[in-house]
Amino acid sequence: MKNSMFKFFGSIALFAFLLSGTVAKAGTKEDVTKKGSVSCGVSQGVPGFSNADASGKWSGIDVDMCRAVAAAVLGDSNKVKYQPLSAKDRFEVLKSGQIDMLSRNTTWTLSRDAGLGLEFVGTNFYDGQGFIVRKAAKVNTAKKLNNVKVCVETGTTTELNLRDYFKANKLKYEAVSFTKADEAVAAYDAGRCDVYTTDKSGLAAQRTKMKNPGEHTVLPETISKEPLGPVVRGNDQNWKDIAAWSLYVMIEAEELGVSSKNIDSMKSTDNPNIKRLLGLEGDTGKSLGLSNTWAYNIIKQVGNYGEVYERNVGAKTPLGLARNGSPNQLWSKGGILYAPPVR
Ligand SMILES: N[C@@H](CCC(=O)N[C@@H](CS)C(=O)NCC(=O)O)C(=O)O
Repeated sequence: MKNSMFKFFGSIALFAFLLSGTVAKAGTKEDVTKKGSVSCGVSQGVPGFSNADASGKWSGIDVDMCRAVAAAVLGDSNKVKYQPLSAKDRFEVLKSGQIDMLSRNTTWTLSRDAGLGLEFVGTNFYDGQGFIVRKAAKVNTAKKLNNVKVCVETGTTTELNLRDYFKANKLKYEAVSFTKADEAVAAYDAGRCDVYTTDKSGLAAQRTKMKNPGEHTVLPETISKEPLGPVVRGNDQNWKDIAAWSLYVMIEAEELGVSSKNIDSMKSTDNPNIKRLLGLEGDTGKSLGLSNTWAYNIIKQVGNYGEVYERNVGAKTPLGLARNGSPNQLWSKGGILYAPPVR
């Protein structure tokens, strides 16, 4: 009897121990404040989204999401430690507590949101999956992609969409899978595959790395919905709110016409919404446990959504993704970006 009770309590202790190892504790904001930096999981290199230059400096729309959270919590957008992660590893690393947030062109899906103990906090880029082929192949529609080799990355939504699309259209293909985007792109570029498939933003980004970008064409079809956005652990409501509202603030600032350049001149405004955003009225930081200048710091140091978009992926960047007519435009200008009121 004594022995079996011992075993029973022993296994409970073991279970609790295992649980504590896999589920990181709440209080991420307190951890971050203590460490003095936000540990942010990013990609291993997707220009425009998260990419390090030769000197190791990271930039991109996803990197700016990490910077916004650091500006909100620590008052300094530079206080970010970037951790490059493969598509396959990203969720486990977040769950284990090795990073504070994941900002890595990650698609918000039901199974990821509800099945992994994680929380998707919003969408910073609305995307969809596409195909790139060599112009020389003279294919102008995905419907003609029969009996092709397709380079693809493992651990992505891309794999399943690929399977669904070819099945639904009764087309045959052979997947050639990689864990690193660079390897998948290099293999396609070297002619090992007829097609490379990923999110269309990823196609625009990876194309810049090909030997002769002009020799390739992105087919017109968009075969899926890929709302990309930051992710946090599911056991920390305060941290989720901080990440979500850091994104909303950038969208709201653009809607109100507040940018990193004019924010200081906006201090004399009579508009109560702008006053609240700048921390001159109300106490928007209080419920998040932040100072009242949290939103000011984001806008001043990182910019509004429009600035972030144009700087990283917009028409004047190598990705050249025109914003007008895309979903990544404000709701008031025909897009679907809509931030709840910051009040
Ligand atoms: N949005 C998709 C795909 C994301 C993804 O991992 N895409 C690749 C191709 S652009 C990538 O980012 N690779 C970068 C890397 O391997 O670090 C997902 O969440 O599964």
